[in-house]
Amino acid sequence: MMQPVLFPTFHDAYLAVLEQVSTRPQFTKPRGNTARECLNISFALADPRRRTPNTPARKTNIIFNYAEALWYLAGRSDAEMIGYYAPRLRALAADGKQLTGTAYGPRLFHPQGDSQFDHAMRLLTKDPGSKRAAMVIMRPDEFADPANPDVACTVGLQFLIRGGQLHTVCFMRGNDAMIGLLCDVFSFTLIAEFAAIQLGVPLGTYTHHVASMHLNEPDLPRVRAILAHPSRPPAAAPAMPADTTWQTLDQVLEWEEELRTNRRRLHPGEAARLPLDPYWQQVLLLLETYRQITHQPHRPVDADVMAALTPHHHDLISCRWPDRISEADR
Ligand code: 5HM
Repeated sequence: MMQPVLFPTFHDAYLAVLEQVSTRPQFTKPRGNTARECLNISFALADPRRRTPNTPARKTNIIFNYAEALWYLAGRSDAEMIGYYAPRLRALAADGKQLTGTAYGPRLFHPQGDSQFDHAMRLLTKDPGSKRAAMVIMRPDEFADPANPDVACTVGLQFLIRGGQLHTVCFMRGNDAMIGLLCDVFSFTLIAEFAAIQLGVPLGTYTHHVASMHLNEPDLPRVRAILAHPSRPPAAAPAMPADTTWQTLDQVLEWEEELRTNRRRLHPGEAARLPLDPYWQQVLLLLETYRQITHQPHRPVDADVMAALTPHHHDLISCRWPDRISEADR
């Protein structure tokens, strides 16, 4: 039996998937604008923290990545929060307000206290060898309406403690190899890291299984550009602090709302004084960066905020929003 290839970073796995689906598809033009498809694509990541590829031709939106993971962890389904970070997602809300299939948060984390996630944590605490810490995301009733525009693509997630580490497995019915894959792996590996902290065990591998891995026709030129300019994977990624709890996330989410609604701004000096680890202060500084990009459209991002970002975040922001960064801060 073959096990999925174990990649050192998601950067390596992402390029391998793009290369395979674009140049060696199993099916071409299966339906709609799906141009290329491979069935049964799986890969594993040795270090799920190294979750951000370095692909200048595909300008990673690290701010959306964190926001989506936080939106899930908060158990939210509102278009108001996620649509601020990715306006295109508003179209998926049939009533204009709530997302359904794409909103994995309510299925995994809500209500807190008796959610599937909490159940999985309790189960593994009592019985670390269990293979029942599986959380189901896609629901059978989502298929009742054939016109439903938003059916969950992720069937479920599973945690297993083996060899003293927390291993995470993701099962997807379909995944867009260029965009969806990036966002999904970011969020699920972040959730895995949070779960490992809650369980007090080291983070193990992350494995991603997809029934239909595909690329859409309009994305093919960009995929070719990504593959034509291979870059080096980023150096080691910082670890989520071991004292991260639900209360930590609540604090981060409170600030998220203040910044999103432009009720406050966050000066780097104030961020440094918050009772939060520098890891979470960085996330808030990214959200402050986005507040400035969104609510102060004609000004470059403040130099003090750019200077307070880690070099990795600084580079990602400069690459994604070059016209919002002053010459001096590039
Ligand atoms: O027709 P279908 O429901 O499969 O269209 C949704 C498409 O969105 C998926 O096939 C996949 O390409 C993409 N998608 C993704 O990659 C959607 C979601 C939302 O659940 C996701 N990843 N998380």
